[in-house]
Amino acid sequence: AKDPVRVLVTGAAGQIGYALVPMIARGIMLGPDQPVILHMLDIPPAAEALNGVKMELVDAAFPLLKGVIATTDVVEACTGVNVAVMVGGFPRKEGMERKDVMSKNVSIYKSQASALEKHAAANCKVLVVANPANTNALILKEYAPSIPEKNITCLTRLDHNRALGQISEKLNVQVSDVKNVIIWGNHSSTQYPDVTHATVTTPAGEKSVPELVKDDEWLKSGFISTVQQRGAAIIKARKLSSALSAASSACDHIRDWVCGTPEGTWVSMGTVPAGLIYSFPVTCRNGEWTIVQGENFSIFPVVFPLMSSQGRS
Ligand code: NAX
Repeated sequence: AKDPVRVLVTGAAGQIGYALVPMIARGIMLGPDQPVILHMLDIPPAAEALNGVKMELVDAAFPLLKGVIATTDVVEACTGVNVAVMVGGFPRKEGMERKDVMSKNVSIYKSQASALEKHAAANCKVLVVANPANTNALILKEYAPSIPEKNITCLTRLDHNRALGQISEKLNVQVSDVKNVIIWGNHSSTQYPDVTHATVTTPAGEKSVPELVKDDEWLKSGFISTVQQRGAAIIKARKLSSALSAASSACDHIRDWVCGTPEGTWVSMGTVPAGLIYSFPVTCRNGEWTIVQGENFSIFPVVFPLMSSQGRS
């Protein structure tokens, strides 16, 4: 049997945490034959709720779950972890300026970064989910200089999956047959969902999404704004922000990173290729991501559309 992998979830008493921990314990993140030990961190006001989540994990009798730590101690939470999913953070409340949230998150991510740096397993893979995800990832990177840059990522897979979902609905095809959309930028409403290279697997082979959609107007406006504004639409409908889709996408992100992307498929990840955190298309093999490049696939005209005279390739 495999040795258990230790997975940290911060903010585990929150709503994404509540959806995420059972997925991890069921093997959705690391595979159906991979035992796990969950490390759940939250803050003292949420300690009792966190303990309730631990009780439910015990009650669910997950065969792969070999242990649960529920703690408000950041060092205990980070010790020995192989995967860290950073969901906890300070939400922006009514009347708060962006910079107020930022300074709260700087101090949170600073202390969690140094705990990870000192106490996590070597080669720990970090996924930042808490918003602003790219900035929090950057803070974490700054305060954990000995964690390799390539091990610090943030979540844009939810946006990627939302784009797949929209294409699948528009074309009335299975979402599992749609692939290779790209999310450029940040997890925010300025992100750029791109279907230029996306394809659908059909009985007659791979077909280009722009050719199948035949609706340039929709691709250029409706599709992009639906994906960009999807988070807000969920809040309006549920009176709560996305949780099950965020948790599921976090599992997809880690699974593909650790287990590899299928041949010919890429996914979107917020990565740090040059000191900035930005979402790119990546393929993963042997636990490492590589930004997709190739013939007819220059990223720069897409990344910096305003700086390019030629537009997107
Ligand atoms: P909740 O408010 O339900 O949960 C957050 C949890 O974090 C709470 O239990 C809170 O006590 C805890 N927490 C606060 N400070 C902490 C600290 N210093 N250490 C450990 N835990 C701490 O929020 P939820 O809906 O679960 O969302 C979590 C985060 O994900 C938010 O920042 C949210 O904006 C972000 N999201 C990011 C997405 C993405 O695609 N990157 C999409 C979904 C989500 O909106």
